[in-house]
Amino acid sequence: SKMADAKEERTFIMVKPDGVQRGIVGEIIKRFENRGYKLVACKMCRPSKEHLEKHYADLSKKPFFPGLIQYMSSGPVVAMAWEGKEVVKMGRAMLGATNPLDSNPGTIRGDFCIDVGRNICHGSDAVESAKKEIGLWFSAEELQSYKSCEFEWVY
Ligand code: RTP
Repeated sequence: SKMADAKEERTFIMVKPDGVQRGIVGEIIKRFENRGYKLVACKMCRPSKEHLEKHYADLSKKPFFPGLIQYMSSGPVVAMAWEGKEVVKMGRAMLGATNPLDSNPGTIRGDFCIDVGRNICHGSDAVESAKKEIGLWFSAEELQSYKSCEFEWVY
């Protein structure tokens, strides 16, 4: 059904190296869990520059690109896939604006950071890019399928 499809939308959320080192991983996971989204993949890894260049391929011409790759490869990240209705759009809203100076209090960036170059988290900007990013960061075996007991009450 249409409703079942909507609940299966997925987004790629990543805690960046600064978020990991500042100990905000649990806080970010908690916000998505509390909202009612379902965690379907999660791992800590230290991405290579080559991997990050693929992830950020659209930004390769930007002046901040080398600094971005440097920052993102400076330590481990926590990569996640979250599932639920409108999760791509809602995930972006929960993260807040890219530049923390523009992000509202109550959002993750609005509550935890100041600098665009250290904005602690990433979230896919569209359903299509979410699919690409989940495919880049996770193998099919790493994506879990299970029935969340909250499910029938969240929807
Ligand atoms: P993200 O992909 O990390 O969720 O961020 P976004 O879509 O909100 O923003 P995007 O424009 O795709 O930029 C990706 C990341 O690059 C860094 N950035 N630095 N002026 C700068 O120094 C600058 N602009 C962007 C940020 O870490 C941003 O999240």
